[in-house]
Amino acid sequence: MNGDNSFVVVANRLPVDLQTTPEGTRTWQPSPGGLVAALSPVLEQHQGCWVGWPGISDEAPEPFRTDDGVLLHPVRLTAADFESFYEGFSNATLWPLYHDLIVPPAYQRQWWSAYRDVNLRFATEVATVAAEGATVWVQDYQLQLLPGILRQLRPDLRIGFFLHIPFPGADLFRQLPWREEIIRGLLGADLIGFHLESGAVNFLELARQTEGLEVTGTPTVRSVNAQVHTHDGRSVGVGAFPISIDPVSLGTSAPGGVDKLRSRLGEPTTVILGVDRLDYTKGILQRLLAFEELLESAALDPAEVVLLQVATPSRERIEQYRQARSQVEEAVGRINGRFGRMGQPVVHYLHQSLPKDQLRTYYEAADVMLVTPFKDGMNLVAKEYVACHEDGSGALVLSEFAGAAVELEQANLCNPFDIESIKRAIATAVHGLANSPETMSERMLMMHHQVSTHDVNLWADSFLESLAETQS
Ligand code: ADQ
Repeated sequence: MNGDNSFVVVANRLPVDLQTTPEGTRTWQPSPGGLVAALSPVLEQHQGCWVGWPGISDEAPEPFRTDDGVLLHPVRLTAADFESFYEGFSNATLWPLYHDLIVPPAYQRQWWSAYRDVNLRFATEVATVAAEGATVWVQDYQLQLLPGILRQLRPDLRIGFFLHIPFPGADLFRQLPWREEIIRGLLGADLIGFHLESGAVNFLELARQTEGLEVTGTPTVRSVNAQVHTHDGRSVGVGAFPISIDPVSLGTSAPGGVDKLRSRLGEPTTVILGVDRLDYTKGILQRLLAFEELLESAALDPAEVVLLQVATPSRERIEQYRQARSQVEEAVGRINGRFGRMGQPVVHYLHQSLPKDQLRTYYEAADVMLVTPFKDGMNLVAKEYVACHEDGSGALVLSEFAGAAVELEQANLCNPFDIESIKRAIATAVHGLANSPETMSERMLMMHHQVSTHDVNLWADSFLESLAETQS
């Protein structure tokens, strides 16, 4: 029997995690990450249903409605599913493959089989909660088979799919032993969205190559001009929908918070900030090494500058994540040992998640923001920083390989694979603030205008309007 939800979002994770306190009490905590930050406001607006995993193995609590009116529908995953489907196929196969092989992807048949099973389970749950003719919006790389399965189960639904991470070029993607199944799974959707036009172009090329399908039009931004024509006579829209932030959910910082923070950091002339999930794609080690070399050459003075690096714990049981963390922490220790003074470290490092208002204070206090991923679908941190500098203060050092670089072209762009390039971008930002504040301010204001006129509502509205226009 069909459900009664006319708008359903399905993502690997619910926007909350079920956690157990040491006293044994169960609480729901907001779960971290860019996808949740972007989608929560959209779900609240539509009063929709969110299907996902509650962050704890072997449990599926009863569906419940949040204070904001969103119905949360938990899906049960066993500990074995979590290992093979999530840590294995999603994060040790697809994640590195889609991020251009920063580490080598592992191809394991047993993980693939778990990925198929879990996609089927999610699809079955969606099929029970969705009303006749409902709109279902499938999120991200963990659920790429879901559109295809759902179309078999419920041909009445309008299905959209959005990929939050980069979509690789055909030459890389073709490594995947199950490439045809993934492409066919995605083609179950009526509309497939990527952050950038380049991701859409890559997908169209693969649809042509692996499935021999006819493709018409070229991808455009926030509209659908390109289509794949499937063997069963359907037309699937493909387009670019660059995600953005919700300025409202950034909240407000506590009065006097910025001054207090700067004073706790020892009143440096320049506060440099990094905020990332601790992920090897984010280039945290490289930026620390660049900072270290700038101190070494006296291009930066340790008495005047402080680097604050916030790294959210992430995927900690995967070997490459453990390695990334230990390399980062070793570098922090070494740099402080070399350039810090008693009671005055030159790098402040937090391996924790922070409340939004505190994060906002950090963004506001930062003179220079470092966003240096080797590869990133978009990167919301860069946009959040810009959104907090409506007065034109501050400077953004941004990797050319972050999707955000397409829109934030006035940033101090760098190549994260080239340490000299990161050093140059940091030094130019620090010295630019001191020597040419007007130019820096003009650049920040242009970026601020871009982010405030292209927020998460535009992302969601343009995707959902395009989905509504697709022919079923
Ligand atoms: P992520 O890889 O998680 O997202 P990002 O886009 O930067 O990366 O989003 C991170 C989010 O988590 C931001 O909203 C940030 O404020 C928050 N955050 C980070 N560290 C935090 C901390 N210590 N405490 C609290 N909050 C913290 C994936 C893709 C990105 C894409 C997004 C959305 O990898 O490329 O931009 O999805 O599509």
